[in-house]
Amino acid sequence: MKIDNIEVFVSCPGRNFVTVKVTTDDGVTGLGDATVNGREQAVVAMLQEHVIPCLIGRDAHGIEDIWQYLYRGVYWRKGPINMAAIAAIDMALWDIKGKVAGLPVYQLLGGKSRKAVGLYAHANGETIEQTLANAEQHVRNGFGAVRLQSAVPGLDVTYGVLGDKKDYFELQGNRPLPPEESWSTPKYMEMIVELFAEARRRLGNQVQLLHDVHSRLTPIESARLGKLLEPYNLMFMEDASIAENQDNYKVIRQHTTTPLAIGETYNTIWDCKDLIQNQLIDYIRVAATHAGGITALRRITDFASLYNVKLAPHGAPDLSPVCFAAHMHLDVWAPNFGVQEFVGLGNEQLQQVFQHNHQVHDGMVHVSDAPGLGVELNEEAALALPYKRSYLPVSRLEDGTMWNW
Ligand code: KDG
Ligand code: MG
Repeated sequence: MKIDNIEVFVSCPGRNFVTVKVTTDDGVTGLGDATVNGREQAVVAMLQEHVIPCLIGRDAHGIEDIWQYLYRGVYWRKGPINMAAIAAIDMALWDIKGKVAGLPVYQLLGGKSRKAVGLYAHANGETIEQTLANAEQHVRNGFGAVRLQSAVPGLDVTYGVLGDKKDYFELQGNRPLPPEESWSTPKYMEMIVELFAEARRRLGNQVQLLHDVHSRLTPIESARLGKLLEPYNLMFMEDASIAENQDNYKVIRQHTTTPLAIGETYNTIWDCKDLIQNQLIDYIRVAATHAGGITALRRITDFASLYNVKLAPHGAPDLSPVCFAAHMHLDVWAPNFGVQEFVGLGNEQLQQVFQHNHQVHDGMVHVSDAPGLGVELNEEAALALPYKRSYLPVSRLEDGTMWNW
């Protein structure tokens, strides 16, 4: 069974998605997600110019060899654009293998470790009151875990807070250049501790609470925040600090028992290695799309299991439903699965472009038994919604210094 054709679709059902479709010489097709938010066309060029020509005629069953060919075989390794291209091909080949075998991908990984996949929902608001009212609604809808983000008083915009926007924070379209947001650590610190103290008073102790710092703090500031949040027993504090220098997490870890999660921008197992093997984190948040696909995530997950680190894949809406499906199969298989981020099934256009039967109820996903990944692309609908250039915001301190978004 040889790879006969590979197509790339860039569609914008609310935001841009880069989708790869691999077709074999006997007509089996597989899908992969190659979306890098705000850098979509760079992955398209990588695929069309540098990856696809090398794959035509190769054995579609040779997933591992193709992964190694695209990673080890290439002098210029790693990086988000390169790894997203590898990831999309890898997902599509797992999809094909499942369809040929007549089995869902989780069966190819070794079968289920649990009945369904536990999710955490997002609660956000312009005030602590609004955030907690939204959290209570998620709990009433059956979610056992909720991420809390609230606007920082005195700042124009806060990461993770929708405000009056109808859609998610990094809304696409009509953004000729990246919007600029401001950041103040003292203002944030005051709000965040109050948010979690009030959350425990209102929501009780049984619901799991999470928070994304989104890399805005220095390591020593994160260490202090972790300590201040200890009484409120978080499931995890995410992206407490940037960990390009992985030693940053030694500083945080030695001061606090608040569990730590990181990894959504990581592209390889090497980015995770020191944090995992030194047990500096508790959850690894890699995404199949950005860290090299199912083959790579399976390897990272197994490595993490040696050090009691759990898998908690990134689940933002800029990962397409194809990536969501890949995560569902990995999550239901992984013996060391932790929790899956979930922001809903998306708008009508999205559900029209990507069709699947992964069922969400009571805060869990019941993974589809359809062969492969269980997602179909409606090509006509995708082509009717063309790419729109758009950017993620950038962030500055109040004195104008460029900061981490
Ligand atoms: O493209 C960037 C988003 O995916 C990211 O900001 C979302 O941090 C995020 C999260 O935890 O969902
Ligand atoms: Mg995050």
